[in-house]
Amino acid sequence: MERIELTDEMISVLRERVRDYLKPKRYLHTLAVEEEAARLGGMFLPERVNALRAAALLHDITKRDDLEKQLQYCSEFGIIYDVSEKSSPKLFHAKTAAALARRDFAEFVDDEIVSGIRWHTTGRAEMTTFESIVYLADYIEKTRTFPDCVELRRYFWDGVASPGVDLAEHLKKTMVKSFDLTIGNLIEENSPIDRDTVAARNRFILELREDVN
Ligand code: DGI
Ligand code: FE
Ligand code: FE
Repeated sequence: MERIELTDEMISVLRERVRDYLKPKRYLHTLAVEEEAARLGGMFLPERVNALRAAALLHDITKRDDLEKQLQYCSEFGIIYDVSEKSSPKLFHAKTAAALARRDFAEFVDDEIVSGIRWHTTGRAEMTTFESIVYLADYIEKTRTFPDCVELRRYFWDGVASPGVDLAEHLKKTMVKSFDLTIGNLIEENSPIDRDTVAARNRFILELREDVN
């Protein structure tokens, strides 16, 4: 896979450029995801820290757009969706942000960065470490106060600090817990659960059980 080298200076430029795409509160969240992704990257993927920063900076660039605009992006970028997805409009922004990042920020992205953006909301089966980091950073970044986020943040960092921890295994356990919390909420709200969310959880559970990989 073709990998882009991002200098610290490019990351600074990107950090300013994405500001135009985000409401002020979302920008603060985005900066916090960037910081968290860099921290997790230092533990799991040190050579991709700036790529993780880029994915974090770009992950929510279409979040402010309404359903009409999301559907417009879909036709513009050839994003295929089925009608059932219209009942989960929040899921569009991950797909449309990935496509918009490729168009508007081509000089800052490669395939791995785009896939980090694409899968940041639902996850998917066989998530890469890169995708997992973007997803988890979004969930546990420090400005999040939602009780599940606080719980997952504590779970992850307590585990990291525990003696003899297998970090790769703990990351998988944390991913499973995140899906448990999200799915629990979706059930509570009587919302549909996306198939990729279910597939992501199933896969991590199998990996933990059978040590596939
Ligand atoms: O964009 P953010 O708010 O930073 O975070 P996100 O991209 O993880 O989006 C979170 C929202 O997505 C939250 O309201 C729950 C929703 N969501 C996540 N997985 C699913 C889902 N909604 C449905 N309907 N189905 C899912 O599987
Ligand atoms: Fe998002
Ligand atoms: Fe986000």
